[in-house]
Amino acid sequence: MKHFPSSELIINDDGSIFHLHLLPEQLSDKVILVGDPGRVEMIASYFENIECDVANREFRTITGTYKGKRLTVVGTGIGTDNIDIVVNELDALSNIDLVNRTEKPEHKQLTLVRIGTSGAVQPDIRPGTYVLSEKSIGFDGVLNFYANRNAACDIEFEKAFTHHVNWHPQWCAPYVADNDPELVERIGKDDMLRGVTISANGFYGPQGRELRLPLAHPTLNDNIETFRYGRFKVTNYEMESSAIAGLSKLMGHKAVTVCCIIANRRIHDAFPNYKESVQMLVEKVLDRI
Ligand code: R1P
Repeated sequence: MKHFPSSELIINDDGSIFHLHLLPEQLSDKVILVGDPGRVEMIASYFENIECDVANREFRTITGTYKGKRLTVVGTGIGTDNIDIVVNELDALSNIDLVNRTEKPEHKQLTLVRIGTSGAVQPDIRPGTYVLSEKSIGFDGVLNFYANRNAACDIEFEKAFTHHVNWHPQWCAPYVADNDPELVERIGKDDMLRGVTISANGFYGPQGRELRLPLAHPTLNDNIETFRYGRFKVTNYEMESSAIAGLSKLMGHKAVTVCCIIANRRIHDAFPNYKESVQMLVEKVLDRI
């Protein structure tokens, strides 16, 4: 049986996992992920009781009960590099015996729902819209470091996208990961638009924002807007969903991302008072997860 040495699976002195500082018994199998650690407290304010509230670095986790359902909310911070840590550590808490450092005989499947904020890349998607990701396009490359990454990906979609947008040869290969279809149905009612979400590996240049530095590929967002693949078109940019969808699928968990659109990148429309809309989205997800 595979043994995970202490350099690869780091456990703190209190028995908790390295970055999240969580103990296995502090994790529910239903998990809400958010980028902003401040959103963790807002979501937990709906809980009837709080079981634990643990913070380390940019990560904050609260487990409690909502209408009798045990839920864990994790603030991941920004970016797929953090998601690599969070999803691997949530999986280890569920599927590795941290004392013996071996895989548990029974697989435990987690349900992961990310509630995020996002920018639209089609001119007709208005701020305030909720976009549920059916597919997530990773500009970040995290999934490419795992064997069998193709098992989580839509390879034909990847090829068509790479060709259409004239992908820059110096960028790492994009991947297209499917969100969990059952969760897409359960979370995505007709108050949400279903879409294709790009997770960028940065907020400025990697999403085509030009401040003082010129861009390597200035027409990328024009090409993204006109890309079509069957019934699909790209709807929005954020920074986490690709790695959540891809890693979860490879590990045998269920994951989906839903975002509140807070800006339209094509018509330069912003929605500064978006927090109430995010809160309404949280209420929908709490009832549907
Ligand atoms: C960028 O401002 C951050 O906001 C979006 C992006 O994915 C990125 O994390 O999501 P959150 O509101 O969940 O952080």
